[in-house]
Amino acid sequence: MSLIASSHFRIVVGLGKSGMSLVRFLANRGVAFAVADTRENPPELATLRRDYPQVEVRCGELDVEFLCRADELYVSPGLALATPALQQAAARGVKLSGDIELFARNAKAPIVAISGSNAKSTVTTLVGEMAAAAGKRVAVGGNLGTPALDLLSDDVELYVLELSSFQLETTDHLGAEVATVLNISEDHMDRYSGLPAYHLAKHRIFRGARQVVVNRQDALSRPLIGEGVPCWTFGLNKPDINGFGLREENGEKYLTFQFENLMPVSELKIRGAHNQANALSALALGHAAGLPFEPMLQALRSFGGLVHRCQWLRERQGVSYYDDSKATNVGAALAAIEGLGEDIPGKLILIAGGEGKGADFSGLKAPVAAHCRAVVLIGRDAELIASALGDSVPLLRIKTLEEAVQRAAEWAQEGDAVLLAPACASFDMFKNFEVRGQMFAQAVRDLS
Ligand code: UMA
Ligand code: ADP
Repeated sequence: MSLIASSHFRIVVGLGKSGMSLVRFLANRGVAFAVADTRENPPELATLRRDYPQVEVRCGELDVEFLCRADELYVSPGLALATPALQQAAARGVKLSGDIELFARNAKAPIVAISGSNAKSTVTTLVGEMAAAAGKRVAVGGNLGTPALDLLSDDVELYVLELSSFQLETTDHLGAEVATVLNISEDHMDRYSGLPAYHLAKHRIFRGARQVVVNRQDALSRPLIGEGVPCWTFGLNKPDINGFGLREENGEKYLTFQFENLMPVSELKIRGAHNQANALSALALGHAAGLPFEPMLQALRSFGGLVHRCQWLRERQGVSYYDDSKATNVGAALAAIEGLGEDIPGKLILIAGGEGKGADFSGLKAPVAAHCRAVVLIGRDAELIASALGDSVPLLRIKTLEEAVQRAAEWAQEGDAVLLAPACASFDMFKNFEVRGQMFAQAVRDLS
């Protein structure tokens, strides 16, 4: 039974993937609704017209009078809540909500909720695989893969959701079994007034959480929670009494819980210190969700990482090529530069640039100086990165990704690695980060 009063009228604002999941959810429950999108031809329009021809759709500039016919708007994550028409509707008493709020009201199984600036997809996938290895009927999605509402089913025993700050802005009460903000660094500064507003949005994930997981090495990940809410921690240092961490014994590093070594780090397929942190956070979340250690460790041993996240592509003339197209912000690029930079015998040739989303690139300067032989800059905000890096390393400005790969290959020496870690979104040159990564991989394959 749906927890929506059927006498009410709703409008789904935004007809992308999550908008279409809302349409299916509302239609299946017999709720009266319409759809609006600021785009003339939103991505799911043809599907909507085919499957739900009776549903009224308004495309183009949002009409406040139309929006005010609803008592609740379900706003897509792609649309800023600050959009004037939405604010005007809200001022006239219309409630602004979203797909995750609706999901939370209707989900019957416990939710593992995962946010953070980076590592969300990796950790979400890992926890999903741990739960599956433990024999749970698990559903994984949200900002990653399947939209949350499409996961709802009475058969599911555990939901594992990746949640973005955009989705959390419209979520009043998630009520997760366990929630985490894995880390916080600047991202989406084109949508937020600054880091505090972004932080506030992310921390809505803790509303109603029964347990929380905190990153010991990132104070911004720590929620204000009441006494009595169990708090598990993770970090790359030694664990505390509720914690997961690293301990070294006889020259071997171990993933550790409290005082117990769980497995040697060398058994992980995923590389770099950031991925050890990801393994530890996944263990903490899985443990809080009641998963036994043995299947969790089995899942960790077989997890090879996701595509476009520090993915090794090939070696050519002693030079390795890595695709980290998903490094769409400075924090992610830093993790790749430092993680890989420390792992390889030579230096990095970094390919960076794209749509900077208002970020401050100055944090790149020192690690780039320490680990890079040269930086090849592409995309709209190349000059912003160039001025942040100054003259710490040689900089090359290049128009296309194909040429950037060729020039990087020319600069690289034996033992070096060419790393695509743009620190920027891809939309100025590509459809999305996946296409950017695919084109990079193609250019790498094409090197003679
Ligand atoms: N848009 C308009 N007008 C509208 C609605 C959207 O112009 O009325 C534009 C915006 O520029 C927006 C784009 O359309 O950026 C897509 O927005 P959408 O709301 O239609 O997106 P969906 O297809 O529903 O996809 C969304 C998430 N997208 C965003 O948050 C931008 C997807 O995350 C998510 O997988 C999907 O819901 C299912 O839950 C993508 C993403 O890039 C992967 N997320 C950001 C990130 O990971 O950094 C937050
Ligand atoms: P998200 O879903 O949050 O974008 P992903 O798992 O897709 O997270 O990884 C995004 C980027 O962040 C990748 O470039 C990856 O190399 C980098 N990354 C992965 N784990 C971490 C971490 N613990 N800290 C910082 N960056 C990370």
